[in-house]
Amino acid sequence: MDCIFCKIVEGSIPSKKVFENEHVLAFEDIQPAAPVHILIIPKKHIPTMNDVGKEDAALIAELFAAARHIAAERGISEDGYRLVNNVNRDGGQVVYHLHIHLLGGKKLGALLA
Ligand code: DGP
Repeated sequence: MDCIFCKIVEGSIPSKKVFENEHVLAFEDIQPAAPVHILIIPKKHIPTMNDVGKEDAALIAELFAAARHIAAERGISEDGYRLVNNVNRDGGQVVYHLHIHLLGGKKLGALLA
């Protein structure tokens, strides 16, 4: 399968890993938009949030648990951070393997005006 993030999971494309367990991998975003910018992905290939099934409920919970864990490890839990999931073209999705952006380390601008 021609998926960049599947290749990162396999190890055929290198990444700066920050967290890994049986189902989840997290690594530094290659184009950071904030001092902390980490991508949290399921190892299973799921293209977008639209493709998440009921059987993935525990997996989605694991993604959020990993985000919380990494934020604490980076010392940004109290000041705060943002979790973003872009879906399809209008949502700005570029890589079609489900991922949550963990952004923080500075005061982020308002998203909704
Ligand atoms: P999105 O627009 O939500 O699909 O975000 C995709 C993100 O993935 C974007 O912030 C850049 C990042 N990215 C793309 N290719 C690579 C890569 O090969 N390695 C890493 N670490 N990040 C990547």
